[in-house]
Amino acid sequence: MAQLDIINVPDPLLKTKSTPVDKVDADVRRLLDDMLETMYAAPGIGLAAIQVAVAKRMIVMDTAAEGEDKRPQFFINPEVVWESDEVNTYSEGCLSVPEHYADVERPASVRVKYLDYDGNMQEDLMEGLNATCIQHEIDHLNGVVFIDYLSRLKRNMIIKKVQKATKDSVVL
Ligand code: GNR
Ligand code: NI
Repeated sequence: MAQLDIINVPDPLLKTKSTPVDKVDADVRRLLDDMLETMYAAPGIGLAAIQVAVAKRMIVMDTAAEGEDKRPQFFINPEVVWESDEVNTYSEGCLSVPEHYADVERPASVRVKYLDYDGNMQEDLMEGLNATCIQHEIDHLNGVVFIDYLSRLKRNMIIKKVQKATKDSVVL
């Protein structure tokens, strides 16, 4: 297992639409394992492959609360096949936008079809934080970051602050 580097806004890779995985083989599983280790170390509750500069439709997630047993989940080629009319607003963060949070409204529940770690087709109804997180991750696969839902002014302000913080940390 290995920890991977997470890229930050405004890296143009984060605007890339990732391509489907055609076969769930040992290489795919190795990347999923490395992504999971990277996500736990960050720490975060989700990670899309594009955040470690791999433009493949792969996501790892674990929304278990601190102190609870770990509950790693793997999603390959995920698709939302149903979404609720009911919406939910959650204060979102992103490992590629460190230390910035903003309210985002999304469907409260979604039904998601995907391939699991073993390459088997699955379909799950996801609710609460799971629903918010999987939608945030699927957005990444389509080149969308949560700050894209904010006004251009707010988005640009956040991007400038992330760039400054990243530069400062290199100097220190
Ligand atoms: O760690 C994360 N927390 C989070 C909180 C609210 C909504 C979404 C997320 S996902 C984020 C990790 C990340 O950047 N995934 O892409
Ligand atoms: Ni994110």
